[in-house]
Order: sequence, then C-alpha cells, then structure tokens
Amino acid sequence: MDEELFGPDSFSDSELEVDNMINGAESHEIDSQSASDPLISSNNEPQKTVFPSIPGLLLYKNLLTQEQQNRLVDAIINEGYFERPESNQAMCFGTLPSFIMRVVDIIENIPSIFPDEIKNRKPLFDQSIINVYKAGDGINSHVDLDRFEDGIVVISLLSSCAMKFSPASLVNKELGYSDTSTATDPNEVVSVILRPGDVLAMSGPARYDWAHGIEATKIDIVGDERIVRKVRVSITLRKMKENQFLDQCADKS
Ligand SMILES: O=C(O)CCC(=O)C(=O)O
Repeated sequence: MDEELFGPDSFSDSELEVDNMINGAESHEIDSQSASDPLISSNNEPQKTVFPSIPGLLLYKNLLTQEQQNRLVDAIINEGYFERPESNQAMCFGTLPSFIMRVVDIIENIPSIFPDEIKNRKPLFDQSIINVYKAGDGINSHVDLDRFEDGIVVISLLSSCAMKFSPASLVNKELGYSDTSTATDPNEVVSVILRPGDVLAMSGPARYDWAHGIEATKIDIVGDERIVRKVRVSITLRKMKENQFLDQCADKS
C-alpha cells in the first residue's frame, strides 16, 4: 500500500475533496459503523443480512475495510470524473478500471453473492456507474433495465442512506417484464440502511420483482435510527447483455 496516497488520513482528505468537488460543503466524520474490519467466517463467507420478503437481496455490512474504501475514493478523485461541479455520475463499459477490479476480486470470492450461474460468468461485471449524491439527493425508484443481466452489486462509500425496496409489479409491467413478484403486499416497503463499506447484492426477485430507490431527503428515519445524510458515493456493478455494450468510460451529469 502506498502510505502517502492511502494512509490513515486519506479518508478525510478524500471526503473533503468530494465535498468540495460537489458543492464546497463542510467536511464530516466517517460513520462509526464502518470503522472496524468485516467479519469473515472460515469458509471465506462474510457475514450477511438477508431479507426474507426479498429473495436474492443480500447485504454484506462493512465488507470493505477503511483502507479499501479510502483507496476507492482516492482513485475516483484521481480519475477526475467529478472535476466539473455539475458531474454526478460516471459510467464505464467493457474493461473496468483497475481500482474497481480490485473490489470485483473481493466480491467474486464471496461464495454466496449470487447463484452459481451468475457467479461463474466471465466477466462477472462489464459495466460500472459511480454516482455522487449530495446530502438530500436521491434516485427514483426503478428496476434496472433489461439490457443488463441478472446479478447487480452496489458498493456504498463515504456516508449512509436508506435504500427503499418496493414491489415492482407496476414498473415491471411498464418494462414488459413478466409479473412474477414475490411480494405479497403491493404496498410493502423494505428500508435497507447502506453504510460506508457495505456491499449490496441483488439477483433474481430482488433484481426483477422489486424496485429500489433512495428518497431525496436530508434525513432518513428507519425504525429508531435517524441518519443524517452527507455526501455519498456509490459504485453499481452490472453485466451488459450480449451486443449491448460500448467500450468506454464517460462522465454524465
Ligand atoms: O446509489 C445507489 O446506491 C444505487 C444506484 C442505482 O440504483 C443505480 O445506479 O441504478
């Protein structure tokens, strides 16, 4: 590890730079939940949270160590994707940047991450989207487009938020997907707290039958927990279906 680039202080520097990049907002402390190392059992399986009503949704809390998070944030800044203040999204297609591939190496070694037919495909992912959210930003509830294969991962960095899952029957019908929803209550909403270092995997029903989104709000309330949003970065990893991809990286605002 390059101590100068990725040393113990780099997280706060990175965080500050991302803040500055976006809106010159104040710096902030790392969420305490992400400070320790992930819990890995002897068979290489990190601890995961499952959601009984959403088959295929798995949350690996705190999977990335603080150092791994620092490296990612530093690399994103160094790539310069978000130099323009209005930029909030960067997409790559085809061969993914090496800083992302280092995380893919970790993810593809998790035995349970996806069913075998997804886990064994090569490459596991060939498309990435980096999203930067200012405090209060969100993303509309959606089912990822059919041009992407099953098996999607979201990596969370810098700060926490609640991602809401709701039955996608309506969205599915609009997109022409079959309505095989596993949801029994069409009004059910499942809130999943995503913290820095967490990795969320979606496959099967979680990918097709449930829509996911992040409310545009500065504060999430989930049970007794009150999450004050700060600048958050996410990396979404997907695999394009055959004949769908372009080999390029681009920022999009
Ligand atoms: O930012 C996130 O956590 C989710 C991003 C997402 O759903 C998407 O890019 O389609």
